[in-house]
This record gives sequence, structure tokens and C-alpha cells, in this order.
Amino acid sequence: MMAQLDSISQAAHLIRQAHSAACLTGAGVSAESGIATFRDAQSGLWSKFDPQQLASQKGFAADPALVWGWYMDRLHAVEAALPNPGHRALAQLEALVPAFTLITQNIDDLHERAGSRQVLHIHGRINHFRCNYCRYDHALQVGERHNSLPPQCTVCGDRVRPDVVWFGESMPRRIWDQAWQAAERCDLMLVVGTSGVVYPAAQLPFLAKERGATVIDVNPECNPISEMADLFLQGAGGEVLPRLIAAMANED
Ligand code: BJW
Ligand code: ZN
Repeated sequence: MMAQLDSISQAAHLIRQAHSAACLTGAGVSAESGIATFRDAQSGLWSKFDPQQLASQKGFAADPALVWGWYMDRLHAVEAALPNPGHRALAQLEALVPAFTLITQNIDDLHERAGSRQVLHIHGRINHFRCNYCRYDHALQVGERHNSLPPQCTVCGDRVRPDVVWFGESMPRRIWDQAWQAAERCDLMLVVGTSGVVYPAAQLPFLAKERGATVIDVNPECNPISEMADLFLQGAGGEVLPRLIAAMANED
């Protein structure tokens, strides 16, 4: 289903009026760049594994080579992907709203490559690596990505892993605090391409709403966030967001 023109212009008007806006994105925003979403589309070789098991300390301990291989494949897919019109529209939005905070659950760097300058990666980044034990940063060498086992930490000898947030782990403290404050303070929150099932990220739009913000959700499917949102723009981010920017330009 495609979001209606009048709801797009209503959303454009609300965003234009905002003094402070926050945007929460999820895997759906990168789907049109060919990056598999977390829940929908683990494809090919990986379709027989449960991503919720792989993205965990328990999964890594049980089979470090399997988890390393999964991340190296996904890193390769991210590096080969290009930002789509949805990413680019959000980068444009940054310049159209007085205060704009982009909070992403995505571990890819497509927002940055589309031109967004300030991105809060609350679930970490797939192209950064650290020790699983002492957290020491690790610069990945070309050969290491092709090894079956993850590299060893040069400080403590434990395993290196991508610097992402697995189930049961805490968000990076400073980034999470900034995301929380943005949700608390914004008068408008735009949510794009998240299923709204992973906490505490999914709490942010509810927090914003509780503090009086207007919430707009963009997603082809209904979910707990779209049900609570003031406006639900049903459709793909790469189609709805450019139309939203165009409608904002028409408001001038
Ligand atoms: C489109 C589209 C298009 C398609 N355009 N849209 C409270 C209640 C219940 C459970 C918990 C709770 N608090 C904590 C928990 C446990 C757990 C949790 O939430 N579990 C739930 C699954 C039930 N949370 C945690 O464990 C968190 N940690 C924590 O709470 O720690 C506290 C603590 C610490 C220490 C001690 C004690 C307590 C950590 C969560 C970390 C999540 N990490 C992951 C993996 C990152 C690395 C990796 O990718 O490998 O992050 S999980 C995965 O889900 C990934 C994503 O960022 C995240 C969200 O997924 P997202 O973005 O919503 O994607 P999908 O695939 O679910 O949905 C795609 C959406 O796009 C769909 O809606 C489509 O319709 C849409 N779409 N095409 C727009 N073209
Ligand atoms: Zn270490």
C-alpha cells in the first residue's frame, strides 16, 4: 500500500513546524540498498540459522567461526551496497529542521555515505572491531576477514569481534544517553523501517510521545509503533521519504 498524498502533506507540515526533531531508523531503511533486514530475510547460506542466536555472546562462544563468518559476509554486503533515496532524503532533512538527531539501530554506514553528518549508532557499527573481553580497539587487517576464526586481541589474547550490540548487552553509554535525551526533548519523532520489537531502542518513540512529541512512522507493515503513531505513512522508505521532502519544499 502507498501512503496517501494528504497524509504526506500533513507530515510535511508537522515536520516544518518542528523546533527539534529526532529520527529513529531500523533495518528497513537499508532494505532498498539490498541489505537483508534482521528478521525478514536472512538469505542463502544463512537462512538456516537464527540471527537472534548468532547475535549473542552465547552464539559466539558456541561457534566463533560461524558468527565471524556471518559478520564478514554481512560486512562485505554493506561495503558493496549504496545508499538509497530514503537515506538521501534523511540527509536532506537534517538541513531542513533546526535541530535534528538521527538515531539508527543499523550497523551499516549508509546514512553517513548518504551525507548525514551526525548519526547515533545505538547498536554499534559492523566496520569497527574490538576485543570481546578487554574491549581494546582492533583495526581489521585485509587477510583477517578471510580467516575462518576471528583475530586475537593483541592485549589480552581473547577474541576480536565486531563492535555491535548483541542481545543481552548494553547500549554504548554516551550514545544511548544522547539518543534518550533527543527522544525526551524532541517535538517530532520520525520512525523509519523498524519492527519495533527490540528493546530498549523501541522505547524511544514511546518516550517521545509520552513527552508530548508527534510521532510519524514510515513502514510498509503495521507494528506496535505504527499503531501508537499520530501518522502512519504506509510504504517503503525509499518512496515515502523523497515525497515527504518534496512536499516540505512545496510548503515554502
Ligand atoms: C521497511 C522496508 C522498506 C522492510 N522501507 N521499512 C524489554 C521487553 C522485552 C525484551 C527486552 C526488553 N528489554 C530488553 C530485552 C531483551 C532484548 C530484546 O529486545 N529482545 C526482543 C527481541 C524481545 N534486548 C536486548 O537484549 C538489548 N540489551 C539490553 O536490553 O540490555 C540490558 C541488559 C544488559 C546487561 C544486563 C542486563 C540487561 C540489546 C539489543 C541489541 C539488538 N542488537 C541487534 C543486533 C545488532 C548486530 C547485528 O545486526 O548483528 O540489532 S538485534 C537486531 O534487531 C539489530 C537491529 O538493529 C534490531 C532491530 O531490528 P529492526 O531494525 O527493527 O529490523 P527488523 O528486521 O526487525 O525489521 C525490519 C522492518 O523494516 C520491518 O518492520 C519491515 O516491515 C520494515 N521494512 N522493508 C521501510 N523498504
Ligand atoms: Zn583483549
